Amino acid sequence: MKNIIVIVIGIVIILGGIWYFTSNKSKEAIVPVETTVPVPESSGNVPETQVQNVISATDSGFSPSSITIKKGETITFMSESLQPAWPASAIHPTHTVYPGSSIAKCGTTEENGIFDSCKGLLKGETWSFQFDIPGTWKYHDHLNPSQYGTIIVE
Ligand SMILES: [Cu+2]
Repeated sequence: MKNIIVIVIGIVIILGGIWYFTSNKSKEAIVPVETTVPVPESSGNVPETQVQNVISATDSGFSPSSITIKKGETITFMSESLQPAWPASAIHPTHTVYPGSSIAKCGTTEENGIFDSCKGLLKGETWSFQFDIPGTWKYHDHLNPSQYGTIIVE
């Protein structure tokens, strides 16, 4: 019986030793893994390039007359005509088709948030508007309503 007890105690001591050393090894193994994992900080942060969407207001009308952009993009109207050009949302003369827009807001603090230049752009002048609402938006030259175009916001 004493021999069996000694063997059992021996086995327990050996198993304990094995457990002690293997658990120590696993702790040692974790530390370098934690410190050597590279942290990718800048991957995925590709700098955004602002898309240039320019519509020219020429003597023969807007060019291009139809343009498709993504929601949140900005359109810049550039006057290249001898006559001042006044790009504004349909429908003449109220300019209320694009949500929130109205010629009645020209000259107020809301002027900068509407699809309406609120003035004639002289040759070389630009006016920009950011389209946040998807839809098919018609516009015209308020000073020459026979000239018009379409902006499709996807
Ligand atoms: Cu108008």
